[in-house]
Amino acid sequence: MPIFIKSKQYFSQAQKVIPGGVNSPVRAFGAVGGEPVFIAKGKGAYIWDVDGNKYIDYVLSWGPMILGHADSLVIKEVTKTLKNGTSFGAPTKKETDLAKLISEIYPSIEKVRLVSSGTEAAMSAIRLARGYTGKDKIIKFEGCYHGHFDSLLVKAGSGLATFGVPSSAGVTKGIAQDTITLPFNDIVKVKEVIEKEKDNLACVIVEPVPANMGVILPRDNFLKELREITQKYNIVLIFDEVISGFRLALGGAQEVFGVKPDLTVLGKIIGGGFPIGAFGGKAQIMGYLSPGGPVYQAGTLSGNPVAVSAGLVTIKKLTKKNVYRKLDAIAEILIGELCKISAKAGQRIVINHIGSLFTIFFAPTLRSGQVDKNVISNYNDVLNCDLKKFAGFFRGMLRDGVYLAPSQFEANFISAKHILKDIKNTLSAAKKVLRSL
Ligand code: KE4
Repeated sequence: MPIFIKSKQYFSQAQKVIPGGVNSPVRAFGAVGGEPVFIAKGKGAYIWDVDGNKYIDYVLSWGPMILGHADSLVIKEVTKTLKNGTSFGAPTKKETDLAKLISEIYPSIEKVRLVSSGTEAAMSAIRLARGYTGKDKIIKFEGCYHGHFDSLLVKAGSGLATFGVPSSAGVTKGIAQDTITLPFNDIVKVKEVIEKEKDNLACVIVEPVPANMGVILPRDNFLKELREITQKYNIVLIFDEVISGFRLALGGAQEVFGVKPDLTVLGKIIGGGFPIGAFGGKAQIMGYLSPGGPVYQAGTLSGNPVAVSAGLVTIKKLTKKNVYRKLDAIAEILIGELCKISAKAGQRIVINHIGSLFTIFFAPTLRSGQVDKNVISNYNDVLNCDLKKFAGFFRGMLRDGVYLAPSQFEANFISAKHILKDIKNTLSAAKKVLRSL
């Protein structure tokens, strides 16, 4: 049984000087109970907490560490960069190299602006769409998360197309009223609202594969039809690929599903574990950005040499042959076996996965006569999951050295450093824990 003495001490100290003891809410384990473990170090597929407990890591800093922690090439390149200074607030050649590499891999991205977080990238893309179209309203989807920008912390209002209501304190009604929140995967409702609001809509922003309500897969033609109707009415379509970009494939969801957005938001992997975000798309739209255009956007550390050098090495490694084939293959083994184990343990789980991105849902217990849909395809389905059982599973797996995403509404990730031995250890832990629930 692992001990968590130092983590407990560090958490109580942290709570005295940091709100909730964490610098990002999900880290506090609020969704799964218990107290967070404090991490001392990571290497490859593993992390160690401050009490020396080792974990197979499926969070990977929420996606960035696709090469695994402390990748030797990334460390070597960053160390070299550090020796020449870390930030100048002036252009450097490597920013052009990263922008060029991104636009070579993403045909929809003709120009790209680097920033310091996914939130900043999504926020800027929304402002750019509004500036470019001269329209105010935006559409987002329930359960999709695009960072903590006011206009995106809005949930569905009472009526279908009525303006949204703030989903966070501090977001004003005035801001919320320009955001319409619709159910993901419901193209009929989307078309109905767009037909009604088309003259006021600046953009639609969507995670093409939502991973912030757990992983939800887009229904067959949802993305294609979303592209068609936004194209028809010159509404800017923004793909938020902060998670899916360079994860599902080198070219992200737009490569996998063959749908080209007008703007793309990126982050996480492109910084190789350093603070970064990016938004890019058609040159015609990007040209509206300052300094050449009327839409203001800026950042002290935007495109800083350290994050850019880590991102360049990471992406170059991902262009190597078979990287994604191996990632996806090991994910298939894990997920296939987990389904068998859970069935044998009499647990009803639904695993949504695509590539090396997955979420284990604890499907709701069936009420008598209820049909077993066995499908989790939107936010409401996730809300009905057995969150208590999920929490018990998370805590049991943590005790057994497996660090999963601490929320039913999050995704898990696999790195290029996860090997069969790690999958076997994960499965034997799961067998034990699923039986104990
Ligand atoms: P950041 O501002 O956290 O770099 O990115 C915001 C963001 C934008 N778009 C998508 C699709 C995202 O998933 C995120 C952030 N993801 C969360 C995990 N679900 C980050 C973890 C956290 O908030 O602590």
